[in-house]
Amino acid sequence: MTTTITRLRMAVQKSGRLADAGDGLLAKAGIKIRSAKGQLTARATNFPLDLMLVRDDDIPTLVGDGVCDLGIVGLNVLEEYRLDPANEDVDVLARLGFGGCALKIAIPVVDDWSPAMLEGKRIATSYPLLTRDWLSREGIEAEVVTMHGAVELAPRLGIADYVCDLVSTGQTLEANGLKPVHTILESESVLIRTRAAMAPPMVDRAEALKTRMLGVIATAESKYIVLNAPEEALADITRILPGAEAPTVMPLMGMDGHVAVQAVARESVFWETLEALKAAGARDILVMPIEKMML
Ligand code: PRT
Ligand code: ZN
Repeated sequence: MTTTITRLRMAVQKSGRLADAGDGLLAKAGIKIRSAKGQLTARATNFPLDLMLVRDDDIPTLVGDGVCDLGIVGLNVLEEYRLDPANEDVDVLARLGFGGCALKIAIPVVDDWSPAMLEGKRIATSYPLLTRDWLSREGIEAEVVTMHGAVELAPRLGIADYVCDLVSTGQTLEANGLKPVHTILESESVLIRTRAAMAPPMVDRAEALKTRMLGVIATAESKYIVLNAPEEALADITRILPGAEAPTVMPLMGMDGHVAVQAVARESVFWETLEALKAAGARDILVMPIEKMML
């Protein structure tokens, strides 16, 4: 007898920089996970989904090989995996907007930068394939020294001359007398899906999960704006509203030539935006959070 798998399997980081944000995203997407401290898997109680809690480096392989249908992983880890031709490729379903960082070449603060300075030198990195790929595209011959952590210490320890490391605030580099000089890859976390065959209901469920996650991301960035304005100010107001296409415009009873405008702003609404709207003629401006959104 064959058993049909009816639950989606998603690989996520067990603990680390992506773990909490990933959990938060699932929670906001309405998925309740039964917490399972120390376990390798966790089960959603209100959606057919099981999580595999693993090291981030294993996530592309688990999804590529079809052991998991979906995964959440940093683009940096994914692109390194993809550069090995022996690996099965995966589809990127969505950029998730957290875990932002960049893979950068860094050199001692006292040095002047030119790509040619890397020629014949040793570069320490945890991303040897991405680093070699960039070097070869630049036509630079250099030795790549693979390290699995503390890359920023390599120049001081005499293990390498320069580094190619992930940077977010830049504090770690600075504390080690290094400065970022060139970006090899801009990264953030992404939702990936296997290319291995999935039963049709699972494809639909994966799509539903993706739609919910994208809805959560869009909601976080969006606000609902309501204002009143003279009709002749409409063109200016529409231009100022951040990321709002085709606002709803309605007449105001007893106020000829005045309208109410409602719009979803898909970008942050700052005080400066409200000041500009007011200067353009808008009055009674309300900015409201959006609880849920499905695009
Ligand atoms: O145990 P596991 O293998 O799962 O975890 P890990 O230790 O390999 O990964 P983790 O949790 O450190 O990072 C997971 C993912 O978070 C990475 O693959 C990136 O996609 C993303 N991310 C975002 C970062 C950073 N920001 C980051 N700043 N990953 C690492 N760093 C490190 C960087 O390597 C350097 O040591 O932080 C330091 C630099 O930070 P700043 O702020 O000083 O510039
Ligand atoms: Zn890792």
